[in-house]
Amino acid sequence: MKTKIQRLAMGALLTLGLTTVTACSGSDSASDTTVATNPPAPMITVSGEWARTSPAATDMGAAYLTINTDADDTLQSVAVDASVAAMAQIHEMVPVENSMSTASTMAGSPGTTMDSSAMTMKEVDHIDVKAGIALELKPGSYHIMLMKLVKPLLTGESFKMILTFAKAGQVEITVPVLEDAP
Ligand SMILES: [Cu+2]
Repeated sequence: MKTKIQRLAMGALLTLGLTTVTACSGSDSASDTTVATNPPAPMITVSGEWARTSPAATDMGAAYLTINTDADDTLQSVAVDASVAAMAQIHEMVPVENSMSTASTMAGSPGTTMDSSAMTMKEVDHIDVKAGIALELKPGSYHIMLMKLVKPLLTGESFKMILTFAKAGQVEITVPVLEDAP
């Protein structure tokens, strides 16, 4: 959206034949404001990254981290090496939908009201990251799901993960495996 507007504006300048167009390519170093027409790629900072020790009974793992950026960006995908897990996905915890889909719960539960804390998780396509606002991926919220772990995540180990952002590109981090949040 933004780039389209910029393109339109540039086109307007060109059709008017203004000589000031040349200023766009030359000096963009002086300004302290963030309204530059052609901003550099956002500076992404990842902190507090960790993955939970995975019980032997599951082949799924979860990783958490906090993302800060100095310009709006979008987390598009996450990836880990095939030696760690078959796939990494961005997940979000959401309330279980209040519908009849829970009819298959165990026999004998007499209650009619649903446990309001019932949550499920779903894959999300992307997460917008806003400048100056920390985006926390944490238990009970957004998280990174590792699908089909090759082997359990053991406390004390670590693995590499690559976050791909729309503007900033790829950011590689090392994720330590911990029993609980750092
Ligand atoms: Cu998940």
